[in-house]
Amino acid sequence: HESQAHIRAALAAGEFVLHYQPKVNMRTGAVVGAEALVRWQHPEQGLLFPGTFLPIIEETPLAITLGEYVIATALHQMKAWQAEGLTLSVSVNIGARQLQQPDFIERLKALHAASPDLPLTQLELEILETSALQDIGQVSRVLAECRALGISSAIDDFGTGYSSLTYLKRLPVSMLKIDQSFVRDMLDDPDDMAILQGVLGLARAFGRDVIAEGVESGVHGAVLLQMGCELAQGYGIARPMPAGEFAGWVRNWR
Ligand code: G
Ligand code: G
Ligand code: MN
Ligand code: NA
Repeated sequence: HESQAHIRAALAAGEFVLHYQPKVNMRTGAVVGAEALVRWQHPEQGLLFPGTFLPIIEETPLAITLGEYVIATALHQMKAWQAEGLTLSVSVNIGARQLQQPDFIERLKALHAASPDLPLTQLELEILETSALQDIGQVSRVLAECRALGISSAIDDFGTGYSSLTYLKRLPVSMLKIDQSFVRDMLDDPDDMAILQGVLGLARAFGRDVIAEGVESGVHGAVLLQMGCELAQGYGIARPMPAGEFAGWVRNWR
């Protein structure tokens, strides 16, 4: 069983890595970006997924340390891709605790000041809806400051949270990421289809973009495209992959 101390040591030892899952525009075929997903390359247990270690540190300062490591790693990866001619936006998942740190913006700026050539404006934030935001007003101001720095935001797992519609109304995000639970059974479940239609309508009304996650087949993708949802991410397009495989995947895509 892993403990906070193990995780802290693993972080120092460089055992955390990011895998990247492509996001594509199904209409144009363009690769529009990638989501960074953290994994623990454990020396004995192999590759561990977030569900095995994030809950252990969720409510601790270590979550913030890991969160900053993720942002820094994603920025360095974008710069490396840029050097090989691949310009990509990369999104990172941000928990409520990290976002609600009083100095979140200062720390982002510091990260950038230390390496001004890092492509901060290609960074995107996926705000996890799993825990309720305590102070929407404050988060809204933080996201507005991010936007001013050129960093756009998305509401992740849209539709599953406690206060999706309040978040939609109050947070300055450019994107809604429809939760995969609505996408998975959309072909068989009229209720899910109705939810997808509803979210697409809401997004249009609020001037937000929409990306569907959990697109597991070409049929899912084709139906979503017909409904007006152009952006997609899912196993039907590609699974999350190590950074070293990404450029090759892009070259072979279509
Ligand atoms: O592919 P996957 O099993 O990695 O992701 C499982 C969950 O872990 C998802 O809900 C995802 O949002 C979350 N997750 C993945 N990477 C990160 C990260 O760097 N930070 C946080 N807070 N959550 C992450
Ligand atoms: O909560 P968030 O959207 O950050 O989590 C992304 C999670 O969804 C990751 O665990 C990722 O591996 C997983 N994922 C991505 N595409 C698919 C898919 O098509 N099917 C399933 N079942 N999981 C997916
Ligand atoms: Mn996400
Ligand atoms: Na999700």
